[in-house]
Amino acid sequence: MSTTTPTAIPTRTQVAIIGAGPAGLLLGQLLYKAGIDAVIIERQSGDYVLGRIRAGVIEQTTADALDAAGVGSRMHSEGLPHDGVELCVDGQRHRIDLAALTGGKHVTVYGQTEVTRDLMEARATEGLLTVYEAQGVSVHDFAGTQPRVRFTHGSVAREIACDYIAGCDGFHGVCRASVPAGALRTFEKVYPFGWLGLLADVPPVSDELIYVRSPRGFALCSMRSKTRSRYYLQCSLDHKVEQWSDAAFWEELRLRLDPQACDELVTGPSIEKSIAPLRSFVTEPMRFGSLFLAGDAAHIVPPTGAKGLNLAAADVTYLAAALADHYNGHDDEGLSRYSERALARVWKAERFSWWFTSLMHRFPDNAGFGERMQEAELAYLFGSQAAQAALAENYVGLPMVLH
Ligand code: FAS
Ligand code: PHB
Repeated sequence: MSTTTPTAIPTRTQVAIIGAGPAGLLLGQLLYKAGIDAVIIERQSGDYVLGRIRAGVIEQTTADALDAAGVGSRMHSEGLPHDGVELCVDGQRHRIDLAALTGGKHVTVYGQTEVTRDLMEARATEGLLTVYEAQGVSVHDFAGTQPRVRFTHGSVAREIACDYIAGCDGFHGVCRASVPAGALRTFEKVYPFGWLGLLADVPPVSDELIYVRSPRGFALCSMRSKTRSRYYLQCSLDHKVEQWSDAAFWEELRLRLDPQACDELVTGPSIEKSIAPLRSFVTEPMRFGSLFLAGDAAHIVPPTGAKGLNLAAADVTYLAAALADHYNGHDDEGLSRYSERALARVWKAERFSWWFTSLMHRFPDNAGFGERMQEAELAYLFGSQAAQAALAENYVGLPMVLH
């Protein structure tokens, strides 16, 4: 898919972006549109990045950012606008009318893989450099005056000096790990279960997403198109994906779905199957000198609220605007307030993702009082327009405060 022309690797750039996931690629496009020079350094190959199956729901603010980056056209033509989601609790479906409850807002179902593909293709078309398969990436002097990035590519040692480093290298990246321990504070909650995801070329079981709370555990019926479905099952952290045959997955899914969904369910061979652990994680602050963290490098949410990709897009929207103000307007308020602005949004999304995860999943140590609290919260939700409006406005995404 994407390769690197070794001779094109410069010794200096304005912004060195570490990581070519959605955060890094979107930042690269937004900086390009602002006339700011950036190089993306990615440790995997382009095909490997494209092979990761992840998010599926795009908020309006993310759609706006993709449009601003010049890559929104396929999302608009192939993405599926969704005005509602369903919650199925103990076999009873309850529709949350997102559009009616938020004055007409909706989400777009469009896979992260396609977002990444669109961003990669735009970057290649514009001849912008992404160094794939960079090894041993390290970041230096971001607390000093000569920030730079080192790596080897094709066994040649490289160093790129820069003004700023954008750490878009995900939860397991090098950037956050390079910050002195005393300079950051992290907050973490690990959930006692994971999500087993399956992708298959079968029509979705419903026109909208169905979040399921059943006695056997959580399930999610999602999609990538009208012919490709994405399903998730809450599973034990002890499980390995090899333990789950396709037949076992479909059988367990049926046991968690309501009768109507069982009748509509079309099964077929999996294209992809994987288990993801669930955690809530935040790093404070998100800036260290000339190093800025964005996306999963700075925070993780349990995927229940469909916030991970959207938070990454919000972070880089803030960061690109701040860098544009610095280079073009000679105003550094955006840079100095980046962490404060990004974290204000991050913590609200963390709360919603934690709340929705806590509401819809079965917790091993939750029997008794905890389970009654879930049931009371659900009964209140289904009986209250105000509670449903609160869910809806968080699900479609809170507005961005840019200045
Ligand atoms: P990413 O992790 O996507 O990208 C980071 C990039 O940095 C990667 O390409 C990596 O190879 C690269 N990198 C890492 N270390 C490096 C180094 N040292 N040097 C150079 N490059 C380096 N979100 C949802 O909203 N819904 C979901 O259903 C959902 N499912 C998920 C399932 C899984 C298994 C995971 C891990 C995440 C899921 N997420 C989901 C969240 C996910 O979509 C992220 O929020 C999104 O990928 C964030 O994008 P980035 O911040 O770009 O991080
Ligand atoms: C997905 O389609 O992958 C998806 C959708 C909604 C979520 C999580 C994942 O909350």
